[in-house]
Amino acid sequence: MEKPVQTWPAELAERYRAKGYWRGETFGAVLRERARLHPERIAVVGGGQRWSYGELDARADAIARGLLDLGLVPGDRVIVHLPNIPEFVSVIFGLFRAGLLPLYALPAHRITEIAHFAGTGGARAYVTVDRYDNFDYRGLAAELREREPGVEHVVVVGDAGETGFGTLAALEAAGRDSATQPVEPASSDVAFLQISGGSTGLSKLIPRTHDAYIYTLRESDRICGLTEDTVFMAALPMAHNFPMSSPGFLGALYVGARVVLSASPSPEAAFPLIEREGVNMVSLVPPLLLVWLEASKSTPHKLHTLRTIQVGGAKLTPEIARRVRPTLGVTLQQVFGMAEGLVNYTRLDDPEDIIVNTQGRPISPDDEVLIVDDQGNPVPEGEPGNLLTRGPYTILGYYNNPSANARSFTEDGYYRTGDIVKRLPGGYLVVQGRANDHINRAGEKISAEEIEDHLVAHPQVFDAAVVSVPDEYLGERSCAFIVPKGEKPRAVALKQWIRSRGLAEFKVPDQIVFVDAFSSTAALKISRKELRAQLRAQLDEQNNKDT
Ligand code: OOB
Repeated sequence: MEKPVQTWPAELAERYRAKGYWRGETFGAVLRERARLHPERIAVVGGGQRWSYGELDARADAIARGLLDLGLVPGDRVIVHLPNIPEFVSVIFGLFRAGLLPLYALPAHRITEIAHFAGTGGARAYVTVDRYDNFDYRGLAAELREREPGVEHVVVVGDAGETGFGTLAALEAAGRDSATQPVEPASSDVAFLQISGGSTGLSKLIPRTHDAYIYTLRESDRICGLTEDTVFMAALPMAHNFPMSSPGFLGALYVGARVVLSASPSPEAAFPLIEREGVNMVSLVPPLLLVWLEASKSTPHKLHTLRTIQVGGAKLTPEIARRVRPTLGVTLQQVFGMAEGLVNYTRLDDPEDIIVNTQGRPISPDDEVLIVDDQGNPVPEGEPGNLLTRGPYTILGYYNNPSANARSFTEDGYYRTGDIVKRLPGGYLVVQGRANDHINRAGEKISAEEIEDHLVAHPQVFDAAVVSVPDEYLGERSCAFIVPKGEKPRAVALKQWIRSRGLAEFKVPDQIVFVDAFSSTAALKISRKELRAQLRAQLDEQNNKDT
């Protein structure tokens, strides 16, 4: 039986400690130290609130005690399903301090995804918000309790209404008066669970340790030039690894900087905040960068404090990258990372050619990068191949998932990223594409297989294949090929079907194409992968004819 968490072999762990990468720090202790050094300094701004480091520290303490008093014990998993509000930060630091593991869900996730996380993560509690973006999360919580009775506790930020659930405010107030003494976890312990983009089937859980994650924050801060004077804006959903840790809001808190939370990444929400708070750094996905570049030309808001815009999560084209400095007067930093670990940055002082044309190079001299052909043999420098990696902060296995681990990791501990890249002199990587069938829709990763499974569950669908299609704005969009069973369903009905299955809106196919049958070769049992490749080629041909 495989253990739920795969850890580094002793000699590697020893090396990472000896080199000073892993320093025995934990999140709870880091916040305590920052609060001791400058209690009055503002840590988090958002949702009409401004919390100092001292206040954040006190809130985290109270939340830690309140959670333990519910009967949760160190090591328990707690789903955190919150938008960009200050409570996101106090809740996760409360969890860290109690040795409880946040499992981060995106605000867009719905019951099917949350129930899956609860089941595979064995979560005992669920922290959510009353309402956000026209959705009532309390209803989702009630359904979750029914479907996953292991989730014993629900804590609502805001108004619990008639649900009978507890609120964060009540839990915090009780925690302030409690005598419970949380015990700081070990720095080698898993601190939290991230979710994978999900290349095959459902999302997998990614265990990250305090030591390894804090190492990436420290190095990201150095590479990205963060200081106490940095004002970092979290505009993307803060549960995502990019705005969380590259260097993200956690990197900003690590240096004692200020974090400004935007409820949405739209210019209408973000630009006034940039002006008011003097934001100088933000991370965006490529489609948002385009929107920001356009909106910046006519905005009444002053954006001159911005110094760095990081772009990652999906491929940025050189044409757009080139426009950043002249249009906004800021330095562009490309970020190519993954929740499983490896993060690459272009350096702030790299020549423009590197910044525009590459996705950067790894954080650590000990990040081992292999680029191999399909047989596993290294390809010559400059040639595209499959990216494999291991190192001081890349996981060695998903949480409690031996079958995924057998697919995604080599025997000697390399993570198979599924990305096709080429390496240039100096170790800079250029992302060329992907070996696996997920759709990278504006940075949101969608598994073709997951959506196909939901589509074929529809009574009028005989078979379905979901592929990515290049999209000028989104980078990629999703297209579902459908072979109907009996009467052809309407495209809108199929989209509605996906929504009704309790899935995130970004997973609803953008385009639906009906076909009588998949090609005859498909009938000869070619793999889904080959079928999807054929369908993509067919679409390309069609599009070329049309233009
Ligand atoms: C980030 O993390 P995930 O886990 O949502 O997605 C990882 C995948 C990568 O394997 C790659 O396929 C794609 O997203 N990706 C990029 C990219 N950055 C990520 N593809 C092309 N160019 C880029 N710059 O997306 C993530 C995590 C930490 C930092 C930044 C992004």
